[in-house]
Amino acid sequence: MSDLQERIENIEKEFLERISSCENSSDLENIRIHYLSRNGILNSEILKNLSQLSKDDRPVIGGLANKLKKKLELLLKEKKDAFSSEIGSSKVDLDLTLPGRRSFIGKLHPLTLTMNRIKEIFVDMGFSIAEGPDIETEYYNFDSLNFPQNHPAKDMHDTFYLEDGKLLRTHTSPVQIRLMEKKKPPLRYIMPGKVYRCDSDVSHSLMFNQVEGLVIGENVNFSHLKYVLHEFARAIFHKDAEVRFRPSYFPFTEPSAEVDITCVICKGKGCRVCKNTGWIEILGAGMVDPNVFKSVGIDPEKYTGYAFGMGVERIAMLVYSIDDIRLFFENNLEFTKQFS
Ligand code: 2U9
Repeated sequence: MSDLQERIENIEKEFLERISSCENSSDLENIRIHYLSRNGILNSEILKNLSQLSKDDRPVIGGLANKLKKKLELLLKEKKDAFSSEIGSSKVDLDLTLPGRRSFIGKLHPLTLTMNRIKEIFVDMGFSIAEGPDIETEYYNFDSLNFPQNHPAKDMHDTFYLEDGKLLRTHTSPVQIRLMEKKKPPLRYIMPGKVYRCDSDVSHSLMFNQVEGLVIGENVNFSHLKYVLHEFARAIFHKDAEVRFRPSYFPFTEPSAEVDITCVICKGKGCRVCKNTGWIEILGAGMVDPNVFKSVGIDPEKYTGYAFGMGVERIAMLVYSIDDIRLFFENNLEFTKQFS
């Protein structure tokens, strides 16, 4: 028998003795390293020396060494499995002095935080909150709001149509219609909720959150609207925030406006985010169209009202400097746990 053959047999005997007296998994790991790692006995004493053997001896010793390697690996695995099935039994190393795993305290989602803040600001200004169904009829979503029959927003590309002529609401305005059918003016409400549009990219998602507002009374005018939205901008962004109204068109308001605030990044100086204008659009608003009052039986000669609407994701993106709307919906804890 050659020296190497004898050494292989001794390694096996020695290994069997050590593994049979091994009592925990860290000893087992030491045994594995001692025999089977890159610098372990099997490699350094046998396998590395194969090239120096004669042509006849090389396959014999190589074969024996590989057979032993497989056997040791199998025995190590069996022992390891035996240790893990003993979890809970007294044989397992249990170090009660080790520090426990730190538990992570959950945080509110940035959209929930933003929605809560928006509601708080308007409730502090005397608004009440109303909600309504996500599944709506064509009448409540469009017709009652003075949308012409062929208005592009009614197009299949924007609206998710369901069976029986139902649809997913594209704005929370149907809640205002239902409210006006039930309650008489004066009214001062905000309507928060999910809305759905068939449009998605970095700044649009199929579902997003809106807050709309509606104030109706006998002497309500555009300057009240300007005051309320200026106060809102100062409260949510910055106490020096200014608002700017640009003429626009919505079927449900006349006159209508798009509302900008001084850029939250450059404070009006001009930067990439505001495309060097110093202004960022955050809202739409206007005076309620008399046709909308007629569809709910409110006298437009007696009452006037203003309304506004905003996308909550857009506000949250500006408050927290987030540049991709999809981050809100991926449920990645590394993203959501950053906000407070
Ligand atoms: C009634 C009468 C009027 C709600 C309004 C807007 C202007 C508006 C958009 C902002 C960004 C929707 O989230 S967004 O895409 N909204 O521009 N919304 S006035 O006006 C109403 C609502 C109900 C009965």
